Order: sequence, then structure tokens, then C-alpha cells
Amino acid sequence: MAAVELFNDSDFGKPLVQTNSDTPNVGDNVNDRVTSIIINEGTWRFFTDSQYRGVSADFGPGRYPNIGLGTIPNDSITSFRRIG
Ligand SMILES: [Ca+2]
Ligand SMILES: [Ca+2]
Repeated sequence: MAAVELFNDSDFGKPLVQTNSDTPNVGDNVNDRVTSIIINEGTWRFFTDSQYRGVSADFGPGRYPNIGLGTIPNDSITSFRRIG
């Protein structure tokens, strides 16, 4: 099971990527598309811009069915890294 699972739609629809790695740029197929997140391990910081810049929000283990309801906008994530 990957530490991080990212999805295009709310409620974990349309899987985009599963990874255990810090990601300075998610790439064109994932950029500005993430709407829901599952964190299986660790605490991760997500950023609106590449290279860990821009607005950020932290997510620990859990299921987040709609990140747009939190502190980072929907369809904005471009990079992320583990912080804990
Ligand atoms: Ca989306
Ligand atoms: Ca972005």
C-alpha cells in the first residue's frame, strides 16, 4: 500500500497516482486535478506550485474526500513532500 493516493474526483473517484516519494512536480497528467486524497502513512505537505512553493496544506493519515473544503483549493496541487 502506497503512503499517498491521489484522486481526480471527490470521494476517491478516478485514481491518479500512488506513491511513497517526495514529488517536486506531479506532471501534466496530475497537475491541478487532485480533489481527494488518502494518506496511509506519514504526514505530507501539499503545495499549489512546483518545487514545494505556493499555498500549502498538511495531511496526516486519513481519508480526505474533498480537499476543496480545507485549506488548499480544489484542482491546485502541483507538488508534495513528506514532512513527518
Ligand atoms: Ca479534480
Ligand atoms: Ca498548481
